[in-house]
Amino acid sequence: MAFSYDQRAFFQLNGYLVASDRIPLPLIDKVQSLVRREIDEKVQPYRLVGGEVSRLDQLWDRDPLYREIIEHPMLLDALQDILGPNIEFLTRRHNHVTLNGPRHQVPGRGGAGFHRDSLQWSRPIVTVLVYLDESTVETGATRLIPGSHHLPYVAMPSDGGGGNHLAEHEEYAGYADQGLACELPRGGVLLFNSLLFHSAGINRSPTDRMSITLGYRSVDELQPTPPGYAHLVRGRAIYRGNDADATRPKWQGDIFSGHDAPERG
Ligand SMILES: O=C(O)CCC(=O)C(=O)O
Repeated sequence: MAFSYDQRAFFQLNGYLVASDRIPLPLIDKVQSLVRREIDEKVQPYRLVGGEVSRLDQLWDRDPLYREIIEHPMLLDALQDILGPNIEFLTRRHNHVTLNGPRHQVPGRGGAGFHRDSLQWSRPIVTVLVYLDESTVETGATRLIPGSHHLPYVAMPSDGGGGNHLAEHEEYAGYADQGLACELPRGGVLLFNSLLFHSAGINRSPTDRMSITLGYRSVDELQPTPPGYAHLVRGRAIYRGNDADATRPKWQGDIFSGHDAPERG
């Protein structure tokens, strides 16, 4: 077990947790070298800010080395304490590495500006940040507004993108001042409720502060995920819809294996 019962309650209350373990540094070194090579070689897909690569997208489908982080047992053990035994990795939310360099700041937005990664509590996603560089206030540590995942939805974002932006909605005025910087070491892992308002800080150092952003959720027992949207990284793709009751195998303690896919991880 990665987190105690009290820590898991802390996550529900405050919306975030820092993992006590780190991703081993030899793996971080290898992944960071790969990121640098892919940036130099301009391997698609990527995003530009001011003509410079600021982010590499679709990590799952790039070099298999990225999956060593996405499916790292330490990370999945931490997630299992929050999401239960059946976990999917989402390909269409996050799934990227960001440079967060001094050259990549979006004017007027202080990092990315406080935002949520999803719209509603009924689509619970855990966002995971893995730091490839030490993340300090100087290098633009992630800022979180503790408890802000409890704030209600007020309106859609204007940019047509995913999640929502705090600065766009006057109902959230005043909360921008409540953000706290969360410093983490290289290899450190931060988990948060995707409704928690957060932002990269402003990087005032001369160097990049790379982080990987990943999204996970529990297997939805009422709706099998269409192929390509997610990958099962632990447990089983279970189905528990009551339309299947008539054909369900006889109750055998906790086992209804008849409708479930094979176990993973
Ligand atoms: O790197 C950070 O500190 C924040 C990243 C983030 O908010 C994102 O990728 O959506």
